[in-house]
Amino acid sequence: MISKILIANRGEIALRVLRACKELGIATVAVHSTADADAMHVRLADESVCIGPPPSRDSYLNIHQIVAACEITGADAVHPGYGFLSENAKFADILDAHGITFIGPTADHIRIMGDKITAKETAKALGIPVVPGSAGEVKPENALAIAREIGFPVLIKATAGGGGRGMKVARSEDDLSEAVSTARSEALAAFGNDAVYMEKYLGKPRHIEIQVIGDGEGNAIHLGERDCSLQRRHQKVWEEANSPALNVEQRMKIGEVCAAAMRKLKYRGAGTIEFLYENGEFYFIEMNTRLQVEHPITEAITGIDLVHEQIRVASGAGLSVTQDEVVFSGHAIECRINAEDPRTFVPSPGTITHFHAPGGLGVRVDSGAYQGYRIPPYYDSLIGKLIVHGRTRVECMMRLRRVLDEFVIDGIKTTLPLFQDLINNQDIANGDYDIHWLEHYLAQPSE
Ligand code: MV4
Repeated sequence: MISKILIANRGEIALRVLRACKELGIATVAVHSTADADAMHVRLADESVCIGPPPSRDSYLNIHQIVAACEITGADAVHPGYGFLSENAKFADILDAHGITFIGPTADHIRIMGDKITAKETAKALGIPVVPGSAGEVKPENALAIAREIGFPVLIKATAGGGGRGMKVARSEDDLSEAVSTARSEALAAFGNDAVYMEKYLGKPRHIEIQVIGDGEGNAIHLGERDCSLQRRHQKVWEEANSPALNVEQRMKIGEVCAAAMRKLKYRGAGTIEFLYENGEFYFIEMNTRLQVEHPITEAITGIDLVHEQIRVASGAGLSVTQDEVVFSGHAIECRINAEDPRTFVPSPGTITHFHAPGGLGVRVDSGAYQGYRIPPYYDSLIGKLIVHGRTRVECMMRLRRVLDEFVIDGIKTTLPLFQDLINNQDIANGDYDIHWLEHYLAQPSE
């Protein structure tokens, strides 16, 4: 059994995990940098430990400090949240060696999915449809033959990558050698590994991801999909569940493929299987072995607390629901509220002089922000998430419009005005968008 959880994260997700721990009667330890001493999750935790100066590498990424904080407080488990150490296999191994439970998958599963070629091979072997592409690594001398086989346009991706870094499109044979060499040098600079692979380039896909959770003993379920196509520079801005593009048969079919794959893998913990979706077909691209920022929309449409389930499976208690018991209900949308200029996306740290969160039926605000809170400049700019649920997509959108009008955050710039624009856009109303839609929209001159 787990009796005390150390939350190795900050911001809204630290608060999110803390809330789940409290509901389960589990004691909590917050860790924080010197810049986060007055953060909400630190105030609400049973205990807190300062683990270092503001830079993440010296605090939230400092494995030794976090293990020491576990030893000092007697925490028997660590929840890593997302980002930071959440997909660090070495961290999972070290906790294991100290007899501390890592609330997440095995280190081996993190490693498999962290290497994008191995991840793709594994997915394919488990029966998940993948993007057509090279069998493993592509060397410059083989690139042309492989690209001709796949057919142009092709995309060169970093094996150690993810999140779009080190990705290059080659539209024809003329572009290929430059695309391969640029991708390799960018991959080396970003990840210290120049290995690349090649895929058929999909021109106008949607990004649709399937939420899974497994108990590590061969039992796993899916909780449907999230459509995360509305992104800017690989940062998601608006996510919704269900996807406006799928019907119930498609949902159940791809969901069952993913759940079956996770059973075969004996996957433990929450995971997200990412697909590109184009012309009615799903193509696996990556799997994330962590809780994701946008998990609340899945919680809204299923009523299942994903962090409760993560803690249950980490402690060996198993899942609280079977696949047959999962009921999908209504529609949910999440808006990511960043402390950024809504036009330029330049970060806007500073003091929140006025904060009023909306409420009412079907409204959830996950945020560690409060009136008087000073947003430190050292971390990502996500300060909160607005999640709205309705019985239908139309009801959800109507509610979102009402809720955006109620939300007040003064003293800093936020992305709230962007959502005021999106909620009145016809393509958004129709659910008619792909992964490039938002960048095109933002590039248009505004009136
Ligand atoms: C692709 C693609 C088109 N074709 N793969 C970008 C991040 C990384 N996780 C995968 N990405 C893409 N992979 C093939 N074969 C287009 C993208 C992509 C993208 C994907 C999801 C959401 C937004 C995106 C924006 C630009 C490119």
